[in-house]
Amino acid sequence: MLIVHHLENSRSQRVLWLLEELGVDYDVKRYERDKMTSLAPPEMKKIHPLGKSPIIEDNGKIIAETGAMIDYLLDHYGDGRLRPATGTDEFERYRYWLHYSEGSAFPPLLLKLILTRMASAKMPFFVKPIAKKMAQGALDGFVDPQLKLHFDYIEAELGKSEWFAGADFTGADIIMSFPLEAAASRGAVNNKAPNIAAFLKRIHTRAAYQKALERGGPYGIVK
Ligand SMILES: N[C@@H](CCC(=O)N[C@@H](CS)C(=O)NCC(=O)O)C(=O)O
Repeated sequence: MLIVHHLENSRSQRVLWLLEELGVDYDVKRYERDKMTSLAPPEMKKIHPLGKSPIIEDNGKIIAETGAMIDYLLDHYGDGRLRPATGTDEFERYRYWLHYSEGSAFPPLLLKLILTRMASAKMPFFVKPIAKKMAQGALDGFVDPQLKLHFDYIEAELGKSEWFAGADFTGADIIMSFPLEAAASRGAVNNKAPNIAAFLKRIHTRAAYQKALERGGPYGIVK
């Protein structure tokens, strides 16, 4: 039986959702984050040296990295579903978003999380104003403009077709869900991004998305 090593409140929710869309049987091994650091527990490093989620175990193979995992699962269980045919424009769009999600969209969101935490972290009073100023400077000068650049771009792209790769729902929509959910929960999706808001609404009403929430347990974005 395929096993998903699933960290609570994390991007591994997408893998449960993909498996539900495909109707594949799987077991979930759920891990809790460290309450102070939000890091994954050390036992995840016994499965894969980085100890990050998601990880799947399938037929003796250990697969990490969400984009690679989505292609692996579609190769083995897809039967042509949720991925456009190779050689088509839709396939190129699918592949682009599969890499863009973790490679380009997520890094500024992670920086935002870290710098925002740094600005409000507990520290000696004489260091705090300096740390706060540095964090705010990086947020204002780099991170927030980058987030705007990316999310304006995504908003415009979602105005061209219903789904990321075209008219059909694919794995690209599944992988793009997490940066969009993270952006929405951090207040970066507002009434200026109606296409992103409509996309999130569409995916959240899918039966497989809802089933994956039941399998994965409570799900929220780490702030
Ligand atoms: N690009 C990797 C990122 C993996 C990753 O950072 N996962 C997070 C979950 S949201 C994690 O395990 N965080 C806890 C930790 O770093 O200990 C992927 O998509 O699989």
